[in-house]
Amino acid sequence: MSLDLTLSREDIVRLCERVEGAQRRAYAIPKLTDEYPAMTIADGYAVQAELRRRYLASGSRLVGWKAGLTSKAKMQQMGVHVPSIGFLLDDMWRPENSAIKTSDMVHPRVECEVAFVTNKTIKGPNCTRQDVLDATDYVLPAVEIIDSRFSGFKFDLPSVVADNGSSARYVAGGRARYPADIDLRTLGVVMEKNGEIIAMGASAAVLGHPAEAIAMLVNILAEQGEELAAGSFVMSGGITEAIPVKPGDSIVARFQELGSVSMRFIE
Ligand code: OOG
Ligand code: MG
Repeated sequence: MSLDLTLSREDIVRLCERVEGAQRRAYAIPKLTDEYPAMTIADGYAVQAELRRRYLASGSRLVGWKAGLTSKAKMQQMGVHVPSIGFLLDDMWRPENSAIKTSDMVHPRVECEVAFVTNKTIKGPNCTRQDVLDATDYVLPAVEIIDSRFSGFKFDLPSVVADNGSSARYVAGGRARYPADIDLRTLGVVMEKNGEIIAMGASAAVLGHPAEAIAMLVNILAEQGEELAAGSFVMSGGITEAIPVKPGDSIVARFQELGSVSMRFIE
């Protein structure tokens, strides 16, 4: 990652306020690079860090992190070629089988992901897949509901990083498994919307092995002087492309070995 900041502290706060407003009140804004074409990925992470500071100051709790754009399907869909990370808060969590409101999102999409729960602190740089597996308590299936705050779901990497990787909601469920008991590379996943199969894939789509995405996340955290705390919930990135949802839709994500995760969407 380029560590070059081009934005002033003032610009970072200004952009953070713009993104926070769009997130909290669910409206679309132009991607940030339209106004700041020289914005770098480091600038995006500076805005994201400020956003996290403000959410935590207003009472939200950090539950974990998410890796994004870690599969070819996702990179192709979004036109971006480098993975990203974002933070996950307690108030983004939704229970399994629940009705999820869409009126407080701009244009939500769902994606199937393998989630990791850690039981040791993990620190980069040079974090490896094995380091991640050694610090994993269990894995479980998850669905992330992403919601880019950018018009038309169109962005570049600095903008999407500033928007916390489009994070909006997440649902975990199914069956927790020890990573040693299953082959995390070859898990098949099928997503159904309203009873019809709309996307399928296998976990190897995520950087060859989903733990690889968590290692990458830990190394990006290290560049920002942060570590992954024990007890973190971490999503490794969409295996398939993301699917738009609207009120009335029901989603079931079926994971081989890990069970299924369901939810429905309401106004
Ligand atoms: C960026 C977030 C990507 C994933 O799992 O790949 C992401 C986006 O596509 O809006 O969460
Ligand atoms: Mg995701």
